Amino acid sequence: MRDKIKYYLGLGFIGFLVLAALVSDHFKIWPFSENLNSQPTYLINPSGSSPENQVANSQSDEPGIVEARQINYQIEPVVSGLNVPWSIVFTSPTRMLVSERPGQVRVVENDKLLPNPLHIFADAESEGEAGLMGMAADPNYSSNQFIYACYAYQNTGQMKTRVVRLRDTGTALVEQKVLLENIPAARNHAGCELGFGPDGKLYVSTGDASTRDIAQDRSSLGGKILRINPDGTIPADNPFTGSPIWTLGHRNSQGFDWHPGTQVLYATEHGPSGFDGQGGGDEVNIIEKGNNYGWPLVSHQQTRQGLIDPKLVFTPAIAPGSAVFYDSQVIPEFTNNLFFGLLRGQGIMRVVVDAANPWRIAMYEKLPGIDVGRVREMVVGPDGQLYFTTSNRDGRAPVRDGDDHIFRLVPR
Ligand SMILES: [Ca+2]
Repeated sequence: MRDKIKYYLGLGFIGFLVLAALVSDHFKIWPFSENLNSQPTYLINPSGSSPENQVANSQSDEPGIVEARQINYQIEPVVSGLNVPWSIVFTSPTRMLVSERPGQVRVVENDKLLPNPLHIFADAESEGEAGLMGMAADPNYSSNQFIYACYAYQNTGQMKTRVVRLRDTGTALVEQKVLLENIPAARNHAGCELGFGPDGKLYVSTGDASTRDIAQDRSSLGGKILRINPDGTIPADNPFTGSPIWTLGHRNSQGFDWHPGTQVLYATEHGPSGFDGQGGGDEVNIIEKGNNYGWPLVSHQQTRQGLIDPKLVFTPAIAPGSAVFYDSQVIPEFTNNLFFGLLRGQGIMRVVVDAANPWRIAMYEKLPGIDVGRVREMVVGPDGQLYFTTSNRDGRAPVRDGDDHIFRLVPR
């Protein structure tokens, strides 16, 4: 008798479990059915309406997050008359260096653009998505005055990129030292974003040079994020011994930065544009040592074992440029948010990372009120303001009065 009771109790319990699993699957309350943190937050827009409409659908009702339309900010012009500015580096609170795609490094002092360039990379090969691109200042710039630059050049009829280090005398950049070169490049997909990590290493994004398969080839430096020591040598703790490759499977990343405090590395990436895959599929990824981000094996919402899914996917394309975490309190609602420039999407994307979990994106939106055309570079200045550049003279948009510009986002 007791055995029978046990039997029916057991059967009932199993039935309860099965029912609970079914019901909870419907209502998404089964706690083990999915790891939310590993799921990408997709922005899918099959109707093909404008990015603005997509973003309007993306608003979060999570507590503690203030939508940008409720935040008091405005933009103010800083400099005009630039020619496809690509990267901004502050060397003091009042002096910034600006790279221009054709190969010039310009100087802005006290918000005034100096007429003469600080340096001209005479061998820079400038067209399309290539030219003089990323720059970075050494973390110890105040003692060594080292500036790093990444630019495209011709090598026996083929476009390549190289990473160089120069010393800033205040009136010139001198003593060029090549740190990395012969990186595959092309008119399109030449990467070339530079940034120093919290580990003191120099990170370099490279494009697939419009040759998709090299992104998966560990013997090629194309379609990668690279990591080198500031003197160009390869760190002993890189994932592939003797190689500068940090991660692979990238199509063309032009922006990355580290989440303040937790140092989680976020990167933007351009998705395919028709000739190399269905258009759209622009990505935001979290970059971790040795990982494979899939290109060209997967894109858009495709997944495959062993390949890392993006955190955000944007279709149609927004063409993400430079990315920066706002590690400033000037506009407190934006503190620790990720911002990236939108080229084709024309404006600025704001991404709110979950304060309790830096691997989770809580919300994203296109900032209202940024009507300046294509936006490429974004950087936080020593004054805590968010500086950004237009890229309307790059041949892909109408040129507006005074283009190209540097603007900054300031409290209203
Ligand atoms: Ca990917």
